[in-house]
Amino acid sequence: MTRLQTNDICHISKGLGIYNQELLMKTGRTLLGVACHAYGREEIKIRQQLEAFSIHVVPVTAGEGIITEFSETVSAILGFLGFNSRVSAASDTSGIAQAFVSNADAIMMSDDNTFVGLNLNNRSVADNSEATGRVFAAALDLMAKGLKDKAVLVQGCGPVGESAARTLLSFGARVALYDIDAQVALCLKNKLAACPGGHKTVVETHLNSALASNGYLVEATPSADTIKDGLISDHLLVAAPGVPLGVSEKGCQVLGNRLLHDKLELGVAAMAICLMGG
Ligand code: PYL
Repeated sequence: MTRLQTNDICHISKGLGIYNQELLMKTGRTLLGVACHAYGREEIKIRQQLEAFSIHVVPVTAGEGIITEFSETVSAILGFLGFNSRVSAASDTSGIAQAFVSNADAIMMSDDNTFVGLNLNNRSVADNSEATGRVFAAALDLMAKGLKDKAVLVQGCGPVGESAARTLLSFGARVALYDIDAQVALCLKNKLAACPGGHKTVVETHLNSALASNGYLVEATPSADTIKDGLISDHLLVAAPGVPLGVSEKGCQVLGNRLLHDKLELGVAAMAICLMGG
């Protein structure tokens, strides 16, 4: 997982209104709506519940330490959605204790390896990698106006790619897997065999031909420039949870509204909906 830097995220809070409109244009749903689609939740019911749902974002100093603006940005995304969110005044253990004492409904916190939401009432856990893969696959389903029986390539078969693949299968898509390490793709294919439709999953060993034969792509790698400009067809739709973005600046211009990428917004929104359970 790529570690975010402050300059990756420092503009997110101010840009949430514009990003929400972009999402509406690309998917037909808002940030909250896409997250609800990912978890099959009714947006109207969620709206009625989220104002009363308090989430404390707790800064974590372990390992490489705090990323300036990370907790504030997570809290701003939650607040934009309508949750009762705050960054705890203290970090680490003190921040966690404060959340319990304040009777918060949930905590969100991240060390260098794991970013989770914890529901303090029902003990459920929302993992950022799982939620991110799921919500970007759901966004692609909305962009495509339904992925049933459509060929979708998942590029990058780590935790985010795996979650995206599982979600794509749940939407009825025909899933192809590609990873720079073919063994990783094969291992994921074997894991997916147990899912409905998973037995039809294929492993692609050549990215160029894979992109030519799949009209839809989830780019879930931790690398830049993984999609060469020349491989971008005039109908390809791309949902790119991978950080950094795997598409070049020129590729972004060619794709325009056919590309969806962000570094925290959709994943945090999905984690919050996941935590609300139901
Ligand atoms: C959660 C992000 C998504 C992509 N990479 C992940 C990352 O950067 N993880 C590290 C987050 C560290 C946060 C730090 C703090 O400010 O509390 N411990």
